[in-house]
Amino acid sequence: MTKTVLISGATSGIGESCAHKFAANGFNLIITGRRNQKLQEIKETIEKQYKIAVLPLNFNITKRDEVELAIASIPAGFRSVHILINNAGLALGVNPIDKGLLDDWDQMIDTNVKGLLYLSKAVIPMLKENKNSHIINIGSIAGKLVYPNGNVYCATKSAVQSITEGMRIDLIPYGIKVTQVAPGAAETEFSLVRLKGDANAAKRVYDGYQPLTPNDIADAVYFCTTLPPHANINDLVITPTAQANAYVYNKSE
Ligand code: NDP
Ligand code: 8X3
Repeated sequence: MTKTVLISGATSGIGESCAHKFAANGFNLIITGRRNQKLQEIKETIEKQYKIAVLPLNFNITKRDEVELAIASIPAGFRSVHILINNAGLALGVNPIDKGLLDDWDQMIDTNVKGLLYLSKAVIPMLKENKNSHIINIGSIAGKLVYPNGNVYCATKSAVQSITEGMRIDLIPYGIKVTQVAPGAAETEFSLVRLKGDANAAKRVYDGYQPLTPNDIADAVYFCTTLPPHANINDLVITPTAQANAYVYNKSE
């Protein structure tokens, strides 16, 4: 039976790279995101390139009803979900706490924390039906060490780390593996979103060093799913070689 992986936030960056990586390795995919046209394009590209099936699910992960309806709508052929990759997320703004915008804080918390919880709650019953199921939560080095002006984004990623630990404890009776993959700087749409469309400023984030590519992270995520049933990677931190932690970089290139 072909296994299915559900990847949230697969319309760009790490999620889109994960979609290609798992498709190349014979998984069927459920891909999600708010941009329906991108979902359809990615489905078309991947189905042409690999002999697998892709189900696009277009919903906003911050909306509880949309998440529940979308997961309930998954047809029988895709309901055998073995792997859930909780990847959808974002940062908004780079401000000290006293200058942060409440709307940005709401959106980061609603997406990175509550959205991850809504989706997990809806998908876990399907994971329980299968042997050797796996949840991979995309955290961040920002969840391990707070950096200046990172405040609320860092807090959401600390929450992802705690939720990952809680899931691993609570899902142990079902044999469900739970892993956090915590990347450092990767060049995706992340900075463009964080800096609200300022492409020049987004590019400058990666000046002077070689950031990770989303494919580097997809390779790491996939590797976590290749261990034998008795072994699990609980936490995998991956950074550019030029990044020592959340705020120490060698930008000398
Ligand atoms: P991108 O901006 O390229 O991708 C983010 C994805 O999340 C998109 O597919 C977007 O889809 C989706 N998304 C955002 N908000 C929502 C929402 N409300 N509902 C549904 N989907 C949503 O960034 P990355 O690939 O870099 O980010 C992926 C994850 O990796 C995030 O959790 C991020 O925090 C984390 N991360 C990123 C790092 C980096 O340096 N890039 C480092 C460490 C962690 P759409 O817009 O179509 O809704
Ligand atoms: C994204 C990495 O360092 O920009 O989580 O916060 S960082």
